[in-house]
Amino acid sequence: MQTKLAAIGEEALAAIQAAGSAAELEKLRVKYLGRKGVFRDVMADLKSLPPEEKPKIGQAANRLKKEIAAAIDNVKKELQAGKGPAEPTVTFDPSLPGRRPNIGHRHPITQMIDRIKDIFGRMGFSVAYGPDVDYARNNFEALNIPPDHPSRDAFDTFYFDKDVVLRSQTSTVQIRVMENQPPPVRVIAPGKTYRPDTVDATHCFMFHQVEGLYVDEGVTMADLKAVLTMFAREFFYPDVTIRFRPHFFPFTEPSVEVDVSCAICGGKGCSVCSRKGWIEFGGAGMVDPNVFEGVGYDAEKYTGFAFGLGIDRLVMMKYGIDDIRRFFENDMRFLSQF
Ligand code: FA5
Repeated sequence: MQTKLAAIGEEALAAIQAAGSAAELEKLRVKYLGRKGVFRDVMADLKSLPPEEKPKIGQAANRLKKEIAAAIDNVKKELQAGKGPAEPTVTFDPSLPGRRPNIGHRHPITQMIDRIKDIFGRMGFSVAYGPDVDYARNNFEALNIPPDHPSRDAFDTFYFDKDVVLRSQTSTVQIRVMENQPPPVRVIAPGKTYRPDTVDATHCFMFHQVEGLYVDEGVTMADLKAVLTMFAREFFYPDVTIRFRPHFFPFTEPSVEVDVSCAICGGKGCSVCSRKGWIEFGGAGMVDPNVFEGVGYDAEKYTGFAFGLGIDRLVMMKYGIDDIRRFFENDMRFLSQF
């Protein structure tokens, strides 16, 4: 009986050491230790032994059972730790559909800037760019806003030092363009602008404007109204109307605020336009002769108009977006709709 036990032990331990997977180990466990396994026969054989031999052989059989169970556990741990032959963990199923890669697209504001460039481009406007960080002179003095001028409060500004700012309006580009080329000028200048405004549904500390500047002999406010009407009809819908309200900007005289008839209610009044039927979409006016003199243009010979539109709010109006913060939260559920 002892010889038989020794043979079982030798065979079992060798098979366990050679096992290459958890499944093989499980089969060996069932074969040797299972309810109908090899040790059930051993225990049955014990009954036929003389009584004085029974305890000794019984103990030896139990020791061997424990030894086999421990060997199975050890090899299992080794396999899990990656020592033994690796079990296939990733299975490739060629019948499954492929995973579509996420393809990005341009931000809605960028898409709309391209649309704005396209509309003004067809009216003969070229595109100019200026830096986000600019001299205070281009943001203020050259635009007829001296250091102590009260209107500087209206353009609350981020200063690097007293001479350098994050531009608070794209009107800086008017100066850069006019200082670099003689009239006639017909440009738009889209870009980022910055003001320390409290963030809410319609205000952000960083937003986008598009500046327009048209200087030539005989340019009038009728041209300004025609160009902005054409733009609004292309950008919003064909029968939209615009209106001018008197306003004040130091660099234009006369100055106006420009409203567009509400696209949602068609001008009747609704919650989007605060029951007014009109929504403000920017400032504009005839370039002040002081600005022309500062850049060396002949203010007797030339006249011009300028305008500055808030792009973020234009896009909000176009798509009925209720909060400017949606543009900057990077929420793909919002951005992927454009
Ligand atoms: C100006 O910035 C003038 N430079 C516009 C101008 C240009 C007038 C040329 C005359 C000639 P205003 O401060 O009103 O004007 O700003 C223009 C537009 O920018 C506003 O109508 C609004 O749409 C947008 N805007 C202003 N502040 C914010 C803000 N904090 N967040 C989002 N949009 C803003």
